[in-house]
Amino acid sequence: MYQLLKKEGAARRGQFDTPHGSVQTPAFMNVATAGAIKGAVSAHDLADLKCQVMLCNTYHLHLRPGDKLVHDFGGLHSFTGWQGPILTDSGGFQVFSLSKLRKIKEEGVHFSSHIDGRKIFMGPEESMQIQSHLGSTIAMAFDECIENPSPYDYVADSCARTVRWLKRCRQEMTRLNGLPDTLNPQQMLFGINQGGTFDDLRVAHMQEIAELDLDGYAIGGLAVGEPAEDMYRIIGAVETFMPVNKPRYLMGVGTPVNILEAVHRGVDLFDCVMPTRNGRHAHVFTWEGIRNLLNEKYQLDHAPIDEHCDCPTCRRYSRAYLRHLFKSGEMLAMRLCVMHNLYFYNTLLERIRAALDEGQFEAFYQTHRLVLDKRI
Ligand code: PRF
Ligand code: ZN
Repeated sequence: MYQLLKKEGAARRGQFDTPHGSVQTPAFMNVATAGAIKGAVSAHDLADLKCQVMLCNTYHLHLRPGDKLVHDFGGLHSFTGWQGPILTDSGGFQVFSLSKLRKIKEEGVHFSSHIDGRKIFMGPEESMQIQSHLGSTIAMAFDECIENPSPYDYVADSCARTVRWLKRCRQEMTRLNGLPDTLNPQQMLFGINQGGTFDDLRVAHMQEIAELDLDGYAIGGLAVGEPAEDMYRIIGAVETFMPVNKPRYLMGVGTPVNILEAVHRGVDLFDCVMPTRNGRHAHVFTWEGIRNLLNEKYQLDHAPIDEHCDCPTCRRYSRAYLRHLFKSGEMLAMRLCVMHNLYFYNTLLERIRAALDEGQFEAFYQTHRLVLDKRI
């Protein structure tokens, strides 16, 4: 259940209660695609990084180790050791971005695995069954994520199919939640808005899915090739049609500034691979901007990544040491930088919440929006 606690402009401060604990929003969800945070960070470490929600992928876990195996181990919570809320993405996006030889039909998508080429079929029912086996807190609807730009007629047809798929998802999830051996009988389902960069298709699609009274609503199909300004415009266009009493999730976004801009436009939940992926490449986020620790200027630098950060990495290690670890190919380099980046993202959202609590979000937004994405 979502409670709107406070509003400043369109920005929302809320609390989202789930059977696996409450989430203070706006919140960042930490990506653990195959049940692990990339960069050798465990579910156990997440508690030190202010993580509230972990995100895993249906597509990856279905291919390996298989959702039946995870189910036999009592679901993702016992398998990974993370006891807080877990959101699983539906496979809708990964089927389109990772698989080969895919063919979309009314019943679902035929594709071959990016791991071994094995032929697989996934439709709305299969996606719900897999997510039910995984026992996540929140399941995402099976959608088609269209690339931007795509032709208007294609996007319109795809949106209509995504609505039909959503209705099948909802029916299947209701059935699965009622089965006697289901891991999480209160598994929630979020719908996903699509419509490319066409405001009219976006709004019509949002209005249609809002009527289905789902547990939350996501905006999908953004940050897939369109300019940031288009993304912000679309968020603004659909936001007014999203139910006020449900959490809103912008999928796969983004940089610290993208997140700040989206909160400013009324979004509550985020996920992105940037903190983990960039961290593994020595790119670290700070309150002054983004650093590349491979830069020669850090060779003799005693300071931590960010002088204002009290993460497990910044409390102990210098830029010079981290640079040395990268140069020497030590795994520890990635782990320490990923931990810093996740801590930074989770702290950014924590400070956004504090600013909203104090009625100071507009000031926070103005101070940080030009700084956070600077390369320093
Ligand atoms: N759909 C799903 N997952 C997603 C997306 C989407 O459109 C995106 C788009 N940025 C990221 N992850 N199911
Ligand atoms: Zn730090």
